[in-house]
Amino acid sequence: MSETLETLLDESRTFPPSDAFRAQANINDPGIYERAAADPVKFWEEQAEALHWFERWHTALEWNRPYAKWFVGGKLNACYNCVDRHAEGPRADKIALLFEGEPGDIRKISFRELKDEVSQTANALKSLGVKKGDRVCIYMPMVAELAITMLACARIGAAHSVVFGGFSADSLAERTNDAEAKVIVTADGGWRRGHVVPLKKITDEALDLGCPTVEKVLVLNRVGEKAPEGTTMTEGRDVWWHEVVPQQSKDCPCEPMDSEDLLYILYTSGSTGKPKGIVHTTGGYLTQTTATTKWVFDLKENDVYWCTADCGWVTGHSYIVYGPLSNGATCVVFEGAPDSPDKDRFWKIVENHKVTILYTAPTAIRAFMKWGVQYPQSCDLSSLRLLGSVGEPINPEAWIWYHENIGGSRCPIVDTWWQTETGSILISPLPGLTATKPGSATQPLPGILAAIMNEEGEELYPAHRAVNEKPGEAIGGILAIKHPWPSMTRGIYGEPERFVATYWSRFKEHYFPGDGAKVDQDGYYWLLGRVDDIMLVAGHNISTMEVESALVDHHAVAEAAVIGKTHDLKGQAISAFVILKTGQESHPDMVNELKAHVAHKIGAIARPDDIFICADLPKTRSGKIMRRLLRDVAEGRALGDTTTLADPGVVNSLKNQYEDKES
Ligand code: 6R9
Repeated sequence: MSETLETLLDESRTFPPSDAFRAQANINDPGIYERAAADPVKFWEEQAEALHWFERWHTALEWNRPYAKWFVGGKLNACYNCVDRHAEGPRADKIALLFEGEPGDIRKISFRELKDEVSQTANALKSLGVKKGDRVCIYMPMVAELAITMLACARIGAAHSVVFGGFSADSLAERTNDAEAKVIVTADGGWRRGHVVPLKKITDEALDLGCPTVEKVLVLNRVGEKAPEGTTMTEGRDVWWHEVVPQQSKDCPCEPMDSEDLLYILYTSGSTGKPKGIVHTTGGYLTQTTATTKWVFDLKENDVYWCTADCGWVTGHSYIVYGPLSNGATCVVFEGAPDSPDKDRFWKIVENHKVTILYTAPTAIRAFMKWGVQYPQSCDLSSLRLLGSVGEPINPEAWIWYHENIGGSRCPIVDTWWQTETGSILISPLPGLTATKPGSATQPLPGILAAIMNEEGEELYPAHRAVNEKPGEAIGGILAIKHPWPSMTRGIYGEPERFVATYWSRFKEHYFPGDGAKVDQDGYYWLLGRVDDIMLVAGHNISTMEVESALVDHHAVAEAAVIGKTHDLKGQAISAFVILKTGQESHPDMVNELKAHVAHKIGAIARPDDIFICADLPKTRSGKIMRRLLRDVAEGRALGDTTTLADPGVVNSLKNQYEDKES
C-alpha cells in the first residue's frame, strides 16, 4: 500500500435517533465518551462492577505489551453471572433461551430451568472426567444444548472450543488436537434445509484421523431415527446425552475462577496457514461483552433479542451467550437457515416471537434484497425496535434497504465493527446518541482508542484526541487500536510468536487488526475491508468496499465483489464480480452501464476494467466473501486453500465460466 487510502465514497445521509428513542435509551448522556477518555481504566472498572465477583480484584490493569491482565486478583464465574444470579432473583421465571429448531420445534427455557440443565450438564461432564483447566470441544448444531454446554464448561472451569457444525472432519480433528480436548460434545445430527448434517459420523471420522487426547464423546439425540445410516456409538467412549445428563444432580457449584483464567478458545481461519486458536479469559471478557450488549443494543428487561449468528463464531459467543445472558435477556436461538422452508423464515420468527432486537450480517441482508421485499412484507415486523449488523462492511444501499424494509424506517441501525480477537464490539453507534450514516460503523465506543495509521506506522488520525475533534477532511489508512481493552485476546493458543507477529509487529504501540479504514470530515469511521484486499491502481489505493458499494447502489445489483487484477501498466486493474437481483436480466449493455454507474458514483479512477456477471460468490461459512480466491480466478491461477468455504463448488464453477469467457 502507498501512503494513504483514497477516499471515494461520499455518503451524506444521516439518521439521528428520534427524540423518543433517545429519551428511553440506556445511554443518552454524551458525557460518557469524555468520562471514559479521561481515565479508561477507571471507566472499565466501573463496568466490571456490573458483574458478580466472589472476590474483588486488587489491580485493574497490568499491561506488558502485548499481554494484558485485567481485574487481577478478582474471582468470578461466567456461568454464575449469566445464569445463577438471574435464576436466584426476580428473573427466575423469565425466558432465557427461546429455541426454535429448523423443523419448527420450540423450547422455552427459563433462567431457573437453565440453571438446572446447565448444572446437570456440568455434572455429566465431570462424570466423563472433565476437570477445571481441561478443554472441551463442542461440535453441535445451533440448538439450546450448545449454549448449555458452553455454560456448563464455564461453570466447572473447563475451557470450551466450539467448532462450527459445518466444518469437516479434518477441521474438527485439527482443532481438537490443537486444543488437546479431553471430551467432544456433539449430536447425532443437525437440521439444515430439510437435510440432516451427520455430525456424529463426521466426529467419528475426525477421531479416526487420530485425536489422542479425546477420552469421551457426549452425543445429543437431535434427529433420532432420521440419523443417517452408519451413525453408531463406540462402546466405552461414546455416551448418549439423554442417558447421562437428566440423571445428574441439579446441584453443581460454580467454580470460582481467576479473572485471567481461560474461558474459551475459538479458532479463526486466516486466509492462509493453520487456524489460530484465539484465547479469551474470564473477567475482562465478561465485563466488556456485558457492558457493550447493554449499550449498543439498548437492551431492556422486556426485549426479545435475536442474534442470528451461530455459536461456532465469536458473535454467537459474545452476543448470544455471554453478553445477553449476563444481562438477563431473553435470547432467541435458531437452528436453521433463512430460506427454509421458505425465504420468509426469519420474518416469521420475528412475528411469532415478537422479536424486538435483531442482529444479523450484511451477507444475509444482501440475500434478502436479492429475494425481494414480498417476504418481509408478508409478516408483521412491528415488534422490532433496533437492528444490528456485523461481519463485513454494510454497503449503504443494503443499510437503507434494511432500514426501510425491516426496520420500517423507525429502528436505529447499529453497524458494529469488531473481531474474534477483540472479543467485543469496539466501533459502533450508541443508538440513543449517535446520528448514523449508512455504511459507517461511526465511532469507537467509550473507552476505546482507535487511530488511523499510514504505512510507516504514524498516526494520521490520532487515537488520543479531544472528544469532539473532527478532521475536517477525510483520512484513509490502516485501523489501529492504542490502549488495551478488557476483552482483548490474551494470545493464540500455544503460539506466542505467531501472536506477536500477526498483531503486534506492524506498529510499535498499537494493536493491528488488519483492516483498512477511513475517517470522514466529521470523524466517522468507515471500515473498508481487509488490508490484503485493498487495490493499488495506478498509484492509488482503492478499497474494494467502496467500489462494491457503488455497484450495489445500481438498482439491478444484489451483490458485488471487487478485486485488483494484475495489470502491466496500472499495477492492478479493478475487476468486479456481480450478482443481479432475482428477476433482473443481464442485457448486452449491462456491463457498460455498471461501469458508468461506478464512475458516476465515486469517480473515473474507480471505473472497473471488467465486470463478470455470475450467480454466486465464494464465501466463508460465516458469510464473508473470499476475494483471495476471486483473484486466483481472475489471474488464471490454481485456486488456493478452499477448506473454509461454505460451498467449494461455487468457486470451481465460477472459474470454469470465467475461463470460458476469456477464451
Ligand atoms: C465479529 C466478526 C472480523 C473481521 C474484521 C473485519 C470484518 C466485522 C465489520 C467488519 C466492517 C463491520 N468485520 N464486522 N467490517 N464493518 N461492522 O465478524 O469477527 O469473524 O473474527 O471477523 O470481519 O474485516 O476484521 P471475525
